Amino acid sequence: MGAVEIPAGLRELLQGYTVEVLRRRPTNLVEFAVQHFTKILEGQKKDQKAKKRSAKPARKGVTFEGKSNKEEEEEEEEEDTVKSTTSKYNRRVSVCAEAYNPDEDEDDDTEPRVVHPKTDVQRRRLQDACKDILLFKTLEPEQFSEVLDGMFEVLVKPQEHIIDQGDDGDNFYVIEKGVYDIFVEKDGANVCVGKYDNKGSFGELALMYNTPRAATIVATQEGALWGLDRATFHRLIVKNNAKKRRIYEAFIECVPLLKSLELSERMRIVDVLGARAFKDGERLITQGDEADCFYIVESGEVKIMIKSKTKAGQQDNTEVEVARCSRGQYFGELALVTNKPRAASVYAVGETKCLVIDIQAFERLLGPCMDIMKRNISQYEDQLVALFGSSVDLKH
Ligand code: 1OR
Ligand code: 1OR
Repeated sequence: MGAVEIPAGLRELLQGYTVEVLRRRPTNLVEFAVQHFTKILEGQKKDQKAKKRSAKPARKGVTFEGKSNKEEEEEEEEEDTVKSTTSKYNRRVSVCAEAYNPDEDEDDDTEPRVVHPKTDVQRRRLQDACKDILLFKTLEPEQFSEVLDGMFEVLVKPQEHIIDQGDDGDNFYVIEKGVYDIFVEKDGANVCVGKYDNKGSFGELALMYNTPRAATIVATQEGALWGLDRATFHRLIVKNNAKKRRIYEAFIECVPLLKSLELSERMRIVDVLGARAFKDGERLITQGDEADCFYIVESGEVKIMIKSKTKAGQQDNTEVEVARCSRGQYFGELALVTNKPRAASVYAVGETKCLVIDIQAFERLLGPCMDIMKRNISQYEDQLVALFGSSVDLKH
């Protein structure tokens, strides 16, 4: 009997899968295999297409030998699949600091849709975890539904590193449950700079800007996440960001607080913001609550209400209006800057739309505006003293 020939690349392919299984510890090995190998295949197809594009640039719109473009595309896809060798499977995505330009990526629409089947219970849990995710807030319902289809469950153990700073980006994650510490390397040491407590999302930056992971995320307890692979994230979220930039660029330029930022810094804010609409009288912020985001009024108006104090200095439950914010003005910064509970409640006056930024993005992107915010906070303190007659310090 002749020796059995091992196809080129098989060993590396299986090794790669094994390494990923050991790193990620997925609960369903078969589902994880489908996801892992689909990603490799997509990478190969993209490479092949890029090569073909550069070899025969003006092919679009031309019919060869009586074949329709569609037939040709299909043949190419088949060719890609059959001919694909595994030698490049382990190719790391090249990392550069260039912002990814979604408008240039015309091929994204022809990418196959990734669908991870879910039970009704799983889908309900997923929908619940995703309902407040800012990055999904500007998606059309159809795109949002595709995002949900593309997500897969990841169960995590205490001390598990979900993301390591410096790695290439693979997935974006939405938190269903669990507490996750954020570490950033400073002078050779890992410093904990914040945490996610049972809500929020992370892992968008490396995928949006094609940069190495900017932080390390570690589970502090057992938890559950929903992952979205890089290709689907690009096809749906990054594409949508191009639209967001077009819609919000002019408005963001006019927000007085953000005037001192560079254009690129303002656009990074647009990339991660969510838009939310509120009905007349709806409460956006409750005094005393823990804070997790910052708001800019896009249209309409909000009123800021503070619980008044009795003559004896006791707080009663009657609220007094202390300020209003309209288009271009911001609120909700105080609790984020002071690390204290919300100092006031905020209600919509008429139909109101706000842009919302989460606390991590606020800390990452609004540092340069901190002086302006602190100056305004000192004015709140003066007002508070004038109103309630006591000496207060909102900053500490
Ligand atoms: P990523 O794809 O770079 C790590 O992978 C993720 O951590 C990152 O996307 C963000 O989603 C998340 N700076 C950078 N990334 C952060 C930060 C952060 N916080 C969370 N992530 N800073 C901390 C702000 C509280 C700034 C540190 C100087
Ligand atoms: P936050 O995160 O504490 C409520 O959530 C927000 O209301 C707060 O951030 C500010 O952005 C906003 N005192 C306290 N908070 C105020 C005030 C205010 N005005 C707006 N906010 N004062 C009014 C000053 C004109 C002092 C009250 C006497």
